[in-house]
This record gives sequence, structure tokens and C-alpha cells, in this order.
Amino acid sequence: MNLEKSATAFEDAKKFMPGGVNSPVRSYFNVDGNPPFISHAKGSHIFDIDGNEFIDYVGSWGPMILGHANPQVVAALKKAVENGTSFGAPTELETQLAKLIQKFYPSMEVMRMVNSGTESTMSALRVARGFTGREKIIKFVGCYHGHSDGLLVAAGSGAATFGEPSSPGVTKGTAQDTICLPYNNISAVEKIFEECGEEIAAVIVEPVAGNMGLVPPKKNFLPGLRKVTEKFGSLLIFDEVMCGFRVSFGGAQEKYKIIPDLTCLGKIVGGGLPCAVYGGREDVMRNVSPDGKIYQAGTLSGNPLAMTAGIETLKILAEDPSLVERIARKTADLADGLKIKAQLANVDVQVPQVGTMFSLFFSQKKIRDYADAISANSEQFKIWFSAMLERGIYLAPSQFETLFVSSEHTKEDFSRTLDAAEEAFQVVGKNF
Ligand code: KE4
Repeated sequence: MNLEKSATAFEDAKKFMPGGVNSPVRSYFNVDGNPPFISHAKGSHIFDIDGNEFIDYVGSWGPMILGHANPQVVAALKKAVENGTSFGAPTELETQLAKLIQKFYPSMEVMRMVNSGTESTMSALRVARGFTGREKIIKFVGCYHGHSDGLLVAAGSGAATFGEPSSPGVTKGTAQDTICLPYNNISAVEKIFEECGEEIAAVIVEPVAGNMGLVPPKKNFLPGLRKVTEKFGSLLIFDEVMCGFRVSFGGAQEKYKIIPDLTCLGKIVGGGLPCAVYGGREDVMRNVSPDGKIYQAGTLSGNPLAMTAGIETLKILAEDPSLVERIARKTADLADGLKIKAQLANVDVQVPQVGTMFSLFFSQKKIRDYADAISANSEQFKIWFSAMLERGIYLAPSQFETLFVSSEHTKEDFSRTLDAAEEAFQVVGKNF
């Protein structure tokens, strides 16, 4: 595969941006090789500047559930841009998107638009602390909620579990208020609550974890979180930035029938433009400025172009309520096909799938938490990833990411993907 123009572009980009990218994972630092530089995308396919065409399972890390350059979204944006790109003033578009969101996430009684998933989770945690007057939060090892300081925290050493900074620049003072626990381990959560429940403002969780690879919740995990947070007066925050609209149209809260106090949405909600949302119980959210004293603001929050893309995307999904389910069935078939191809090559894989999301671990055992995820064979993943890219299949360049199927992926796409996977698993099999 010719990637010469991308290689040149990458060298140029590195002179101006760390790693030549504006988000680390795109640099392919987790896998050997240079990232293709993209020229355009359409439907389920993405094209690089060397003229290579790929079947895309990254989908901009989740937003593109309708595929790239959806004609209805593009037409609406072309019209909207003629009216101006940003006003810094209220528009009816914001209310229109809020109404659409609330129709499918009724737990979001009151909400606030922001520009990224990071902003949504950072703001939701500030609201939880402001509302409860408490300082500690619980997150789970392997879950990613964006890069705000209090969330760039690794599990503390020993049993303490009180967080330690996972990035330079995060202070010990910040990290110490974040308790990190193993995902899917409800007894560890109950134990901490028994020790210091009255100090805990909130538990934030990816109800379907997608940032250590895809790890579904154990049956008792989410109900257990709901029960213990209610018992101790802490808030339960569902970070559905990735799994919202994907594990079910109404997200994990609809799929697992657990109602959080606050929800964070992103990615799909902006149709691929910078938009995210946090919201939930009215008695909590009315504490946000200017109704209340908890401050949060943003120059481009509720931007008319982002609102337009989000509205059109959610309108299309709402007009065809079984669409997400149909994409989920395609995703399940693809996951089954990948398992079969791996078996043919005598390669051990796990291919977890929930709704329109799936991922692939080179492991014999079921992956239930971060410790399991990092025990998977990342060297085999690297070989498989490169072999798939060579064959025109564009996957996330890390085993600790999730892959996404869109409405535009076709039977032909899946057949080509499985043919490529059969060869790629053979390559792995030969190397191990
Ligand atoms: P952003 O700030 O990247 O918009 O959203 C942060 C975020 C919050 N919550 C969840 C569950 C998320 O998955 C994310 C961001 N996801 C990553 C993909 N693993 C974005 C890709 C990237 O960082 O470049």
C-alpha cells in the first residue's frame, strides 16, 4: 500500500503539533507505522491523500453512525452556514436539539450544551460536587471520561485506591479526591462506600466501557451502583459520550433500565461537529449558573452549525426507530464472522459486541475489566492491525479502543472485511 504522501504530510505535521496530531491516538503511537492522512470520506468509506480507500470502523471514534457526509446532514449544514457560523446568543436550534435529546433520554430533565465530551464530564462532576457539597468521586480503572485533571488519575498503589496522577501536570491535590476502582467489581464499590460514603459526591461510569476495548457491564454492576449511590446520597453519572445512541437508541440507561442522576452525551449528538451535553435531574441541574451558583460557560456552546448537524442526525435516527437495532444486528454478525475467521487460523480472540459497538482482544479469556484487557496479546494485535490496514480495513490503532458500525456499512463491506480478517489472522498465526 502506498502511503508516501501521508508519510511526508506526517513529517510536516510533526514540526507544528505534538506527535503531528491533535489527539494522541491518531498518531499510531500504539501500533508501528504512520497514520494515513485523510482527504475525504463518504458513507462507510474513508480515503487518504495517497488515493487509498478503506472501509472505516473508526467512524471518527463514534459520531458517524449514519456514515460520513450524510446527504441530509450536509444539506442542512450548507444552508445553516449561510446564516452565520456563531452568534454567542440563544437560538431556537439549541431548544430543538434539547427537545430531541430529552425525547430519548427522559432522565435529562434539564441539560447544558458544551463542545466536547471532556467538558461534559468535567462539568457534570463539578455540578455533583456543588450539589452534594462533597469532594470525592469514584471512577473505574480503564474508563476514560476525557482529559480534565480530576479524571486523569490512575488507581492508587495498594488497597488505598485513592488516585495518583496519571499525567504530569495533574496535582496530587486533585488526584487525591478521585478514587479508582476495578470496573465490574460492585463489592469494591460497596466497601469504599461503607468506609467513606458520606464524602462521595458521585460515581462516574461508562455504563458500557469502550476505552479499554469494549467491556460490557456485569449483570449486577449497574444496578449495584444505582443502589449504593442512592443509599449514601451520592450521584450516579452515566458517561454515555461513546455508548449513547449506540448500545441502544436510548443508550445504556434504556438498554439496562437504570436511571442515572446525570448523563453525559457527545459524539453522535453533534453529528460529527463539536458538541456534547450534560444534564439530568432538574433539582440538580437548576444549580447551574445562571439559575444557580455552579459556574460553567462556553463561547461556542450551542453553536448553530453543531446544533444543526446534531438535530439532523437525531431526526434521522428518530424517524427510523429500528435503525440502531438493525445496525446492531449487522455488528453482531460481523463479530461472529471474526470469531470464525480467527478459529480457522487457530488464533485465540475475544470479540465483545454491544449494539453497534465491538472490539477485538487477542486473548483466551473473557475480558471483564482493565486487568483482563492489558493481559491480552498486544503484539498480535499490532500485526493484525497492520495486516488489516494493508488490506483496506481502517481500524482503531489501539487494542484499547472500540470499533463502530454505521447504517452505511454494506454486505459487501462485511464480506471484504472478513476476507481480509481471514488472511490477517493467518499472518498472526504464522508469527506466533
Ligand atoms: P472528547 O473530549 O474527546 O470529545 O470526549 C471525551 C470522552 C468522554 N467519555 C467517553 C466515554 C469517551 O470515549 C470520550 C472520548 N473517546 C475517545 C475515544 N476513545 C476519543 C478519541 C480521542 O481521544 O482522540
